[in-house]
Amino acid sequence: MNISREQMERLEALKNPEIIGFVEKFAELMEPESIFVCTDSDEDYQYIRERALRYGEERELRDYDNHTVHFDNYYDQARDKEHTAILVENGAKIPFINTKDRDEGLNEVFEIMKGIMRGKEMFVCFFSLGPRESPFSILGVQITDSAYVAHSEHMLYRTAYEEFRRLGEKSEFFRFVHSAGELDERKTNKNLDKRRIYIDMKDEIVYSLNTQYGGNTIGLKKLAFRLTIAKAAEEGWLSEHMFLMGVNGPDGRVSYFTGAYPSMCGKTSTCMVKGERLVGDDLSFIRDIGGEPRAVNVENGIFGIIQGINSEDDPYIWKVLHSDNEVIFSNILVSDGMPYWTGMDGEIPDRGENHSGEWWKGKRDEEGNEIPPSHKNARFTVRLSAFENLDAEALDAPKGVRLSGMIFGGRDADTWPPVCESFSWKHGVICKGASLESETTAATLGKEGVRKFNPMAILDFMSIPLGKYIDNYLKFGEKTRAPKIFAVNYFLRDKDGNFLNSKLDKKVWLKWMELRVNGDVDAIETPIGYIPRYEDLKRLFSQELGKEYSHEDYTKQFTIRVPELLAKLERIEAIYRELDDIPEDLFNEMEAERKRLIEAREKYGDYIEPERFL
Ligand code: SPV
Ligand code: MN
Repeated sequence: MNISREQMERLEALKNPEIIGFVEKFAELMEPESIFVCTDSDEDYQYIRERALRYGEERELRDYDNHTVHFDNYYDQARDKEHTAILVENGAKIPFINTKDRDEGLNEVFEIMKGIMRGKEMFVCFFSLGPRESPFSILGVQITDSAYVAHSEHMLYRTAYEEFRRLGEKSEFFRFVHSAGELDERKTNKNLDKRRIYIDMKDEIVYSLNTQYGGNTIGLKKLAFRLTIAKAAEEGWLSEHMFLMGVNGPDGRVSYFTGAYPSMCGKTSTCMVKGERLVGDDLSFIRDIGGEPRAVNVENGIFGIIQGINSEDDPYIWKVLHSDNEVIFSNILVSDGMPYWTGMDGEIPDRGENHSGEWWKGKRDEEGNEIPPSHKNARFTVRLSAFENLDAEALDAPKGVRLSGMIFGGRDADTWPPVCESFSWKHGVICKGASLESETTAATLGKEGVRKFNPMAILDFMSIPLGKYIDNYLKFGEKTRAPKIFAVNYFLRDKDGNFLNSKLDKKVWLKWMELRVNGDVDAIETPIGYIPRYEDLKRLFSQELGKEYSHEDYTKQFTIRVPELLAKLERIEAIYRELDDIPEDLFNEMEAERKRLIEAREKYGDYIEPERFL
């Protein structure tokens, strides 16, 4: 392999023949011109960043010294579900996602990989998922020919060269092999027909080829996630598509929550609620440590959607994007060296360069669609340390933080109330988490308001049978002092289609949940769980938002809508009936909820005002 003495010494210093074997195997196959082995030093980090600029995968922007922009191919702007597959043996099937015969898949990617790095530099990088030297930590080695991918990973994950060195032969690790493939003059991939993202669960290796978009390429993010979901279910802990945040309670108390929401349901905006404590926005590991559920952020940065970010709705993010902190913008509009995106403050120019190349207002793509100034999945990559609302201690704690509550958030016009606490861990896992749905929005093609099943907001990544995943969840709560489970819905509407809540109300729900996990307020028991009492919300609205909360609003928002809730139960149950190996508990728990709803309907009718349950 084409490796200099100096770089080889870096590999040898790790004293793990497996690592050398891994690098050697793929270097020989992909034939890079040179190899760079990245340690944890700032110098090496700067080298990678400088390479991203030199190779043209990123370009400097005019506003701040360390802001850059990267473009992905026009047709490589999001996770490619169609060309992502879990490699399986003996015809195994995993519901909801693509699978591919392992031998066939490996043959295919090995063929694509032959010589794919010719003329390029290969980067070998070492990272830890979760804090280093921690019971949560899982190590990974990334091989990539994209300095942009390596650069992004350095902002998003904790580096772990020294950790590998400390562990020597004992280090176990996930492996990620990525090539951006042959690039055009804009440095975007030329062979999208050969784009493949194949996940080999058996050897814990992920192959990502002929793609650049972060969700397809950043090994430690959604690629590793498929592996950690399986590992967690095997070992009895939870690897979740969840933010992690601290909510400030009375007298300096802080309670930590994780939250899972399908996309466009308020996940990022919840963990960024003003005055609370951000720990992570996307992925959490949750383990039982000493009989307590504890959680960490898997990551160290944010790869966030930039569309709609403005100074009023997202003050923390806005500030970071307008600061000296390092930022990689991707697939935004650049005009005169400045970044622009849909939904930002101020005017957007009529010309510039974006994910389609040179862009002007009214430009259409080959399919005849008008091209917006920035892609709706355009992103920003930043370190968490840039955020003033960061809870830095929680982010770095090797044993994580004690988890008080889990939140599941759907988008649903007429079913769930704004906030509701489950009766128990089991009830929450099944009737909240495993029953999560989100409605399609105007942002996606097709009919609006169609509900999509998305248990724990994790369906795209569900690399193991759902029954096994849910079974592990249920068991987790039996061995630890389980956190309370809540469901939220920020999108409830009245009969005329008007939203019943404002964007700011979520702060009140968070504060109520914080009081509940500490036993500070009572609640009203309804057939679907506990809901807040009017007096408590009235006080919280006034205290937190300076708003008068009317009894009429409360009644509208928290009315139990029996027909819609029963229809939802039926929809969800029908899905689970089609699957194999679903724990019987799931059906029992749903049946019990159905019974409670029917009994309540007999007593009070279809639409039941919350205070009828007092
Ligand atoms: C998501 O889609 O859930 C993301 C972005 O967090 S991606 O990295 O594409 O998965
Ligand atoms: Mn995500």
